[in-house]
Parts: sequence; C-alpha cells; structure tokens
Amino acid sequence: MARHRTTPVLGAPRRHPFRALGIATMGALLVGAALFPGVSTDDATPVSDQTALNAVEEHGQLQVCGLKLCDESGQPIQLTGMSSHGLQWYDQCLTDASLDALAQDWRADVLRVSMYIQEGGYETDPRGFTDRVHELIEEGSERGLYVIVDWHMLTPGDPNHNTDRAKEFFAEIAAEHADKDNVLYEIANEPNGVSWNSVKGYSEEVIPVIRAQDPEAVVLVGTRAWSSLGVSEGSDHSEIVDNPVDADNIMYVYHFYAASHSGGHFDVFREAAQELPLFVTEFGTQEHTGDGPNDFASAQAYLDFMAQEQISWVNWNFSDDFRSGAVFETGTCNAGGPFTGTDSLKPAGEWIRDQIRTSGLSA
Ligand code: IDC
Repeated sequence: MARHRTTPVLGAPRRHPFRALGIATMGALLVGAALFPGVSTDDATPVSDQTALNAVEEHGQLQVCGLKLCDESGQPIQLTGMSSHGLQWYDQCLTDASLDALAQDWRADVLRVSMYIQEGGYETDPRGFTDRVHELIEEGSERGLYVIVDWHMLTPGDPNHNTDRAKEFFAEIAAEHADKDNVLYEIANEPNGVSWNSVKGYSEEVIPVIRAQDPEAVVLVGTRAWSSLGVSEGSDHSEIVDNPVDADNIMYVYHFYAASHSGGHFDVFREAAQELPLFVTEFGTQEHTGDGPNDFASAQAYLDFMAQEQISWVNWNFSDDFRSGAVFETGTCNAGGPFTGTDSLKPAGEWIRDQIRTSGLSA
C-alpha cells in the first residue's frame, strides 16, 4: 500500500497536554500520600493512571496488515474503548470531565462518536452535527485517543438511502482531519434488509471520497444484517469473503449483544476472524435492545477470543440512558458526574470499565 505521510509521527515527539498535567497531579498525589500515609488513593485514580499512555503518540497512524489492525510500525495492536450514544440524545454525556475520565480513569484507547443520520440526527441539521463531530475529534485527539467517526445509519437499513449525505459529510471530515493520525472512518453502522452487494456498492462509492482527502486512514465497513456478518438475516461471512469490497486498508465490522448472540453468531465470528480483518465497533453485555439482563459469561467468552486474536472492540454506550447497556446511572450527565471511579456506574458499566482498564494499548 502506498502511504503518503503529511505529518511526521514517530521520532518527532509531540507535546501532550496530559503529560504535564500528569506529572503535576502525580506530585500532588505523592504529597497527599506522604501527609496521609494511612489514606489509600485506590478510590481516586491511581498514580500510574495519571501518566496513562497516550495511545496515539505511541502508536501513530494505524494500518491494516493482513487480518490485523497494526500500528505505524507494523506491530499488531488491539484498541479497546467506548462508543457514545446518539449525539442527538446524549451529547451532554460528552464533556471535558467525562472524556478526561474515559481517557485517564477508564484508560480507553478509542472513542467512537456515534452520529445518527435519521431519528433526529444528521439529516435534521447537517451543519450542526458536522461541527459537533469536528469538535469531538479534537477533544479525543487532545486526550490521545483514537476516534471512530461512526455514520450511524440504522433506519432505513439501506445505506444507499444516505449516500449523498455520507459523501458530503465524509469529504468535509476527512479534509479537515487528514493530517491527524487518530481518525478512523466507519461508513455504515448497521446495514439491514439489504443485500451484501448493495453494501459493497455503497462502500465503493464512499471510500474513494474519504481516500481523496485522507489516503491513509483505516475505513470500517458495516456488514449485512445489523453488522452481524450476515448471520441475523440467515447468511454468513462467506458472502464477504467471496465478494470483498474493492479497497485497501479496510476492516469489516461485527456487532454483538452478548445475551442474544452467544450461539451461531459467535461461531461465525470465530470463523470469519480467520478470513477477514474484523473490528467490533459495538457490543453490549445485554440483549440486542441494549437493555435487559447482562450475560457477562457470554461477553467474557467473546472478549477472551478477541484478546487472543487482537480484535479491537468498542462497547455500547457511554451515556446515562435508562437502559442497562448505558454505563452511567440515569441523571449522571446532567449532574456533571462523577465520571471517574464506580459510584455512578450500572453493573454493565462497572464490568466494562474494568475490562477497558486491563486491556488494549493503555492497560
Ligand atoms: C439503541 C439505543 C436506544 C435507541 C435506539 C434507537 O440503545 O436508546 O432508542 O438505538 O435506534 C444497535 C444500534 C444502536 C442501538 C443498540 C441497542 O447500532 O443504535 O441503540 N443496538 O439496541 N445495534 C444493535 C443494538
């Protein structure tokens, strides 16, 4: 693959705002520990987190190598992190404090910015939503996070319904952020009710628009049947293997909800991982509604497999929606937190925070 670098990455150390803050805060914590030797700082962010690794500074521009996601130097890596909820509903959960918590206390590597198109999303105010995505890319970048720009089409399920909108949006986003190393483009959240061939056709229209501006960025392609690799509509990954999208440096997207998708879905996912580059941009520990009881055993089986295969994942979702899959208790965002520690977390939130803290680049 021809790679055209516009900005130097490795070798030219770039200043990271939290490095300085980290040292100052670490000093304060050490002084605190000396003054109050009996007081554990366990409930606060541990000292080591204050200098949490800046994933982007360390790993630079990502690329697909073989079936893996690799860093700038060609080393396979796994990213772990969180997806926002829809910006039209839960923008108030994406604040300086909550994003600081995600980067430092949760030690996430990646933030997925979920911008719905319908349901009160982008189509109602293209300028406003595009501007907000620009801002969130900057917010993520300042915190050393990779940022997935999620074109959250869902209803209608044919991505071609929104092709013109997608081209306009991605052309602007890619042009504005082409010199960054940390942006990934997810061009269709969950195609449904359409053939794989339609999704492939859409992808081959939109990917060149992105690549014209930002030739190096990794692009993530949603798969048929709510990004189930086809399984939820009676197909499987072979339709992709036999008829891949004609583009380099792409990965195919798989989503799962652990309480609903532990059987045949998991089997196909495991097989697909041997044949396709995969990225899980959304999963929940509960049912496919994003609600209902958690099945942590099923989710753990998936996470163990993804750790073994170094498949990157993002959990749904970093909001205080009432459903069990939103990590914060209802009311947390309007109250301004707390976003660190576990006091505001639902069971799924506590579980996933632990997982993120102990996996991925900044474990
Ligand atoms: C759900 C939200 C819910 C919202 C609904 C609207 O949790 O609050 O009312 O979308 O569309 C997906 C989708 C994602 C869903 C999520 C949970 O990508 O938008 O969020 N889910 O149902 N695919 C499978 C599950």
